[in-house]
Amino acid sequence: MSINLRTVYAFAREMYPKNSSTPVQYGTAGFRGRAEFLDSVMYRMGVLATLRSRIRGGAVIGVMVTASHNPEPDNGVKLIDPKGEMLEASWESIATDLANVEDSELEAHVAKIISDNKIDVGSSSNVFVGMDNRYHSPRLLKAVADGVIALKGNVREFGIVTTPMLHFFVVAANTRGAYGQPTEEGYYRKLITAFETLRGDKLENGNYRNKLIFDGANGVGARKMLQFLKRMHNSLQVEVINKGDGKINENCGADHVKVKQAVPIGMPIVEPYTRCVSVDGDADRVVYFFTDDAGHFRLLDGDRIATLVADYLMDMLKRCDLDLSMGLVQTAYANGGSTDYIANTLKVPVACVPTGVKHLHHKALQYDIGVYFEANGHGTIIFSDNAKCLIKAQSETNPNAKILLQIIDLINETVGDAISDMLLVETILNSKGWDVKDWLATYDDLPNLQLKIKVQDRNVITTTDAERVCVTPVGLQEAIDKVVSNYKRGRAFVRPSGTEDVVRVYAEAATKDETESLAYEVGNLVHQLAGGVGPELIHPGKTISAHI
Ligand code: G16
Repeated sequence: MSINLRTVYAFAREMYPKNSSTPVQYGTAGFRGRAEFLDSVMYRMGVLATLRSRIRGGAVIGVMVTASHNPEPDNGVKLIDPKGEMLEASWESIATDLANVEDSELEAHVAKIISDNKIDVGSSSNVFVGMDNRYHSPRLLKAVADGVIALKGNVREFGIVTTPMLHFFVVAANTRGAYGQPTEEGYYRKLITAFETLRGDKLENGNYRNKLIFDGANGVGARKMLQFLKRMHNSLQVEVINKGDGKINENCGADHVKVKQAVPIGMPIVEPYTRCVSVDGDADRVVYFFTDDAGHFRLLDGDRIATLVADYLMDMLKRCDLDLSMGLVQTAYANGGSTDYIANTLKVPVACVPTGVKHLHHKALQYDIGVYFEANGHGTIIFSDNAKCLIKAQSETNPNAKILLQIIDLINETVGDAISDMLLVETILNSKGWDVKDWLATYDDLPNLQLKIKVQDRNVITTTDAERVCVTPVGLQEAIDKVVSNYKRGRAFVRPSGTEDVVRVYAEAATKDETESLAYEVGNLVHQLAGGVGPELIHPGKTISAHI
C-alpha cells in the first residue's frame, strides 16, 4: 500500500485547520479543553492512532472522544493501547508535538515520526473509535476517523459508548475473542452472565437490600445502565436518575458528589440509608453515597471500594487455599483513614503513585492481584496470567475458586469501569449481607476538602514524591509544611490538574472545621505564590469564595 503524506496535510488544511495558537498538552488522560478548539487535535490523534497501530503490528488502538467529568462545553480524547491500557507514556510527548505543530509543518512532522520510529506505512492499521453523548462529539469523532482515513487505516466506529466499553472492545478484538466479543452485546453478555451467575436467586441477604439509585450524570453511563437493565433478569433493582435530560456532569455525577460532598440534583425522596451510586460523564468512575436518618450526606468513595474489594479478595484467596501476592495502589488523594486501615488492619501492601489511572494500572501490574482505585472512584482490579492459571486449576476442586473465576469475568480489567465496579460492589455487599452502615463502619474517614484555584499558568507548580511534595514555586512547600504543622492529623498537597485549567488543593485534618481552615490557608498560599487570578480566597465561614 502506498501512502501519500500530502493527503495528511490536504485534509488538515481543508477540513481541520489549527484554530488556536495556545499550546495543548497531553494531560492526565489525554487532551482536554473547549470543544471548539479540538477539531485539529482530534484529526491528528486519528493520524497518531493509525501510526501507533502500525508500529504494534496492526493491533487495534482505541480513540475515545470524551471530556469525562468536565463540563459540557469541554471535550477531549483518550487513546487506548492494544492491551486496553492508556497510551504508552513514551508516546505522550509524540502526541503533544503532533497536536501542536503548525498545519504547514504537519506533512514533514508525520514523516519524521514515521522515520524516527521505523514505522512500515504500508502495513495494516486498525483503529476503534467511540464517543460520549456531548453534542460536539459526533463532529470530533468524524475528525478522528478522517485522520485514520488520511493514512489509509481501517476505522471502526462504535458510536456512543462508555470509555470502559471501548477499552473492552479493543482488548476483545486484540485477543481474538478470548476476553469477550468486541461488540456492545458481547460486553453486556460477559458482565451480566457473571453477575447473575454469582447472584443466583439470592437477591437479598442479611442487611443487603436489592435496590439502588443510579445517578447517570446525564452522560453515557445513564444510557448504558438502562441497556443493562433491559438485558438483566430483574437481578438488580435500579432507579436511574440524570438520564440525559440535563447538562452532562452539571450538579450531578461522581465528581460533583465526591468533591462537593453532596447529593446530585434530581434525587428522589428515599428512605435513609438507601444505597445510591454516581458515575461520571463517560462512566469510568463510580462513588456510592447515602443519607443517614439525621439527613446527613455520607460518601463511600473509591477508597471505600478498594478496601471492600481487597478485604473480599483476601478472604476468597484463603478459602481457595491460594498464596498469591496482592497489593493496593492509591494516590495522594487517598484518605489517611483508608491508608491506615489497609496497612494496619487488612495488612495489604499499599503503594502511592501520581494521579491518573495510567500510573495506578502500571504499578498494579507488579502484583499477582493488583487492586487500584483513586479516591474519585476511578479504578479496577487486575489479575496476572499466573494468578488466573492458578485460580482456574484450583476451580477443578474448590467451589470458591469457581466463584473467583466469575468475579474475574465481572471485572473489566482494562480500566476503571463504573458499571462493572458497581456490579462487583453489589456482589460483595450481597455476599457479606451488608448495608451501607456496615460498609461505612469498617473505618473512619478523616474529614477532607478539595479546592480548585485559578492561576495564570498552572505549570508553575511542579511536584515530586507522588505529588505529595511541591518543588516549584520555591518556598511554597515550606509554607505549606508550616501551616500543616498547626493542625492535628493535618495533611495537604497541591498539584496542577491534568484535565482542567486549575490547581487542585487537597486537605484533611482531625475535624471538619480544621480541614476547611487548612484547605483555605493552603489555597491562599497557592494564590499568593503561584500567580492566582482574581481576589484571594475567603473562608466560606466568612463569605462565599469565587474560586470553588
Ligand atoms: C481523569 C483520569 C483520572 C484522574 C482525573 C482527574 O479522569 O483518568 O485518573 O483522577 O482525570 O485528574 P486531574 O486531577 O489531573 O484533573 P476522568 O474521569 O476525568 O477521565
